[in-house]
Amino acid sequence: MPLARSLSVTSLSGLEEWDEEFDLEDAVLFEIAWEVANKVGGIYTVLQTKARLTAEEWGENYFLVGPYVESNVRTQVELIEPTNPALKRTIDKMNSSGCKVYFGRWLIEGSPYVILIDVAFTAWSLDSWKSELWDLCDIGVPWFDREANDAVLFGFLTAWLLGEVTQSEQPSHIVAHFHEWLAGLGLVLCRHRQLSIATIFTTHATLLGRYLCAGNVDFYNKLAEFNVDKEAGDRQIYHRYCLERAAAHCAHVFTTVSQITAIEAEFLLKRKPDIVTPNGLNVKKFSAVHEFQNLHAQSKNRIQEFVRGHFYGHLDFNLDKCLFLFIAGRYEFSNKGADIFLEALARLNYLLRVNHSDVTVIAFFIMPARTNNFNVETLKGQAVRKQLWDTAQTVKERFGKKLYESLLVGQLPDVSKIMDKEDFTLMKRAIFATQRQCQPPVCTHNMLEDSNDPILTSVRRIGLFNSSADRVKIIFHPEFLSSTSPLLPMDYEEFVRGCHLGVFPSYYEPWGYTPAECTVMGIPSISTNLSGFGCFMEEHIADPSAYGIYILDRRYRGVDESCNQLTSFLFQFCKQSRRQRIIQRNRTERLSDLLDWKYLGRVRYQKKDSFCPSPTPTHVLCCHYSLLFNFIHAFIKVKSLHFNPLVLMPFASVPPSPSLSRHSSPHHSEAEDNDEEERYDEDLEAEKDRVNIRQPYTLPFKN
Ligand code: G6P
Ligand code: 1S3
Repeated sequence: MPLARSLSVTSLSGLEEWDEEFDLEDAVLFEIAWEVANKVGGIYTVLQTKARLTAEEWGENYFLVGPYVESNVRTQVELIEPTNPALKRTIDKMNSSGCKVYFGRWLIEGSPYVILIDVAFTAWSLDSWKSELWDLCDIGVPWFDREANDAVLFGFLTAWLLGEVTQSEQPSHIVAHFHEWLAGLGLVLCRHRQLSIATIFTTHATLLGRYLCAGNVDFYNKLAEFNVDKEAGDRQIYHRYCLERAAAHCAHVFTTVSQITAIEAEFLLKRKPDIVTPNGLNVKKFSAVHEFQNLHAQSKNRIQEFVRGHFYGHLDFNLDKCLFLFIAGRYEFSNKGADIFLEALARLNYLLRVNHSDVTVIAFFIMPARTNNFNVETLKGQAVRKQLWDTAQTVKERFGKKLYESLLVGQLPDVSKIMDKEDFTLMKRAIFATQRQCQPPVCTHNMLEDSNDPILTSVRRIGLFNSSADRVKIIFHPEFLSSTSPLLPMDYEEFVRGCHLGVFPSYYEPWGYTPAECTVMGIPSISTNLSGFGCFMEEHIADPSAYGIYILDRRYRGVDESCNQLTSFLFQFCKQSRRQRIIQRNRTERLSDLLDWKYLGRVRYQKKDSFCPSPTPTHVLCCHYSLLFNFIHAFIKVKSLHFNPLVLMPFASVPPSPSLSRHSSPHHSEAEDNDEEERYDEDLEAEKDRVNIRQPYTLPFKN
């Protein structure tokens, strides 16, 4: 049953411009993203976790729009006839014009409706749409960029779909929320075609930010200095950058997921986000308060089983005193902080050794890379473990039978004879099988780029090869986890529950779902003050480390210092007793409400003219859910759009980027650069007049 969706301004006190009552009953929300029913990264988690609440809130009027990927549809979507007559007409019309558009229910909590577009089916239009894009806003997409080509197809098709929807007699209010650059072109086209749609663009990470950080740049101290067009051109992503920037500028409401990304967007995309909407999760509460502790113990047992197999023949450490640490995510070695994690592990190894600690640390790296499947040694480990288990079971059964027979005749068994020669032979054979000539492998798979792989290269440099003397062992699993894996048959959630600490020392992390997921499962984690999550926690919790939220300083310290701080966090963690860990997990879990979509409805609204990167919000508003709030804001803008024809200026007169997109290739001359820079300044001045760009403010970071 949908919740009431009308909102009176009295609950939005303090905002002079909002002096009307809005009834959203007849409004329809489209949420458009490349990751709808298609897992690529964190956006999938955003959509999936908030689907239930959004579907409750918008009822039959909520539709997610994404790409049609057959393998995903087979496992995640139930295809059905469109429920809404206007939408049915739209989809039929598009399908009879040479498109392939599907309608269904995404089989996740909330079962939202999805409209899936097969972009490949309309690939014949690519050239004409690309040339239309060029004529429209001078963005040239090179033929070899498959992802950008998909973005063009997806953009034109979503704009087509929304255009058709606006043609139907209903509904009167349409909101379209676009996520990330891959979906952004649809928004640009909606504005250019002057569709009466309130548009929202959310960037989850800027393209340039991701690329620049990956390249060893002092990113946060140089934000104001980057020549964005040149940097994008040098990295051959200028066309993508233009699409992203165009979407950010054309949107009625521009949002991002954290304050830190808001600052980044302002400098790199040249628009301050209107609202920051932190990412939430769909938090499940157990009826028994300590149920999550039991789940930890169960999952830990399963990880221990894997470790028994992996380290067969070298199990010279006490598994009961073994701590499981992990890092997981997209394989961006330095952006995700895998570089300093490895360095800190080397230092931790030294500290544990010199302090004669009886703790052993096993650090898992779960980051997908190109592989040729599992390697033999790793599979063999699990086979040997299984064989030992089977042998123990056989001997136990034989032993049990003899014991039973002896008791039946009223005698205690002769313990010296209860196991015969055959039993001993069986057991000896099993023990011989555990002999091993090599160390337990660091990597579970055959890597395609073994010699250049950044994790393996670092492991070779720091020399942590899982030898007996080392107190820190490393296992690199270059594939996302799955409950059907023959090696470690656990899904990600189970695995996280079984670990002791998640380590995410990211340098570039707009939000960071990994530590958030740890928190709601009651697992402590390390994040940084350069990640959206870390900043959010610092802002909302007085002493985060007391709750198992360790926040590493990567903003004001050099790499070596941050690494020492990380080492110290790890070493302190290793010194905790079991009791202390249990208490800490209880405290961590208590924070989970803060990360629930239900509670993140308390969004912060920075009054436009006082938007600043400082964490103090001008207004704190409570409305039902954060996203409803965004949409209302978008409506206000779209209302003004009806009254103010200036806002409807054709997009061509508001270029996405001050420069032309000639620079999709980095090879251009200095003279061209100078020319471009002059044009950039002129355009920027003109753009400032038009869209009232504010001057950059002083960076809040230390130099
Ligand atoms: C949970 C379980 C306990 C178990 C403990 C192990 O709290 O409820 O029965 O002893 O986990 O904690 P540890 O940090 O050593 O994995
Ligand atoms: C992005 O995914 P990523 O891991 O590439 O979006 C996520 C969802 O907003 C965010 O949590 C993450 O930090 C970004 O990097």
